[in-house]
Amino acid sequence: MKKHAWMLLLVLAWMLPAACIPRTPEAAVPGVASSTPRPADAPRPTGAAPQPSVVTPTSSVPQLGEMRVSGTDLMEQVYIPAGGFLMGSNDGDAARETTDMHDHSEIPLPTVFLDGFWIDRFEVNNGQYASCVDSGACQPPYASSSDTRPQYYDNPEFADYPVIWVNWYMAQDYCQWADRRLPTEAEWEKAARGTEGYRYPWGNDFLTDPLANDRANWCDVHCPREIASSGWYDGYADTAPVGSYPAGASPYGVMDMAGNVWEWTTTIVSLYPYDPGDGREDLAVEADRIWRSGPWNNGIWYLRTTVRHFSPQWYWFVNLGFRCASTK
Ligand SMILES: [Ca+2]
Ligand SMILES: [Ca+2]
Repeated sequence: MKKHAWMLLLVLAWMLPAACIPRTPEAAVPGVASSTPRPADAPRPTGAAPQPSVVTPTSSVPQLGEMRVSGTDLMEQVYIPAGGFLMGSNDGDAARETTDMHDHSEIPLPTVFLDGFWIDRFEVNNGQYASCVDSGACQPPYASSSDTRPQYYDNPEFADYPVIWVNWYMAQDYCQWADRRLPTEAEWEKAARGTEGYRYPWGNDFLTDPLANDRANWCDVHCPREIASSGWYDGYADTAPVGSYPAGASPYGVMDMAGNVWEWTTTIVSLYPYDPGDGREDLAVEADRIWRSGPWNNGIWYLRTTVRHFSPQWYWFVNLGFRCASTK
């Protein structure tokens, strides 16, 4: 064989192993469900799929857009830089308060300053949660079903769907196992809406937006509830694989900050303005804690980035999950 032919073979032999390294199944990009078949009744319009620009670290201080992957659960995490953002809402009905497990006042609309932090790009999924259970650090969810699926949590078909039926303590245990923590509601809201006070993670429009069907999993026409919204078609009557709506990503590229499952935060329900020093971030007391995001089984109102639901921290439900955050 001639010399140049041997050189070509050597180059190919050097390139081949890298090309053949298999992508870690599912967890390398947790919940991006390109291979998960949608329900038969669920063809959806496909919109643009903006991806966050990944910034390669150049210093010890994380930068806007920087991402990293957890070595424990392979969760992608997005860096949210320090600075102020508009927190809260003056929406027409946003001032209402209730004393049971419902919405809490979102007014006024102060600028809140936060240090930089990392937040999970996706809701924690069944497969990731099962790894924590297998390690002994987490207890199984209170039910293995979902609203429409008899076998959900322990069914490999739903490994990249959000874990549900977990209370606040269980969410805390998971995040601790993964060397992270739950986000505060202020961190959650900044990661969801950016600094400009967006009503939804993608901006301020919904009803007029032709891509709206592709932005969130909420109570669309197939939702098995009386409030099902005919004319809207997001593809899922129940939970969806995490990360199924890239067109609905937040300004930082965080997914499912509107819809799919509600998400626990650390914060004890209290009136605004948000003050982390007034006791509302006390993790040691038994209290009502804030949920964010809106779920698959509620209407458009609950997709707003500012909605504050809450419950006792021992509570669990068919539409309630979580994601983690980290300061370090
Ligand atoms: Ca839906
Ligand atoms: Ca969510």
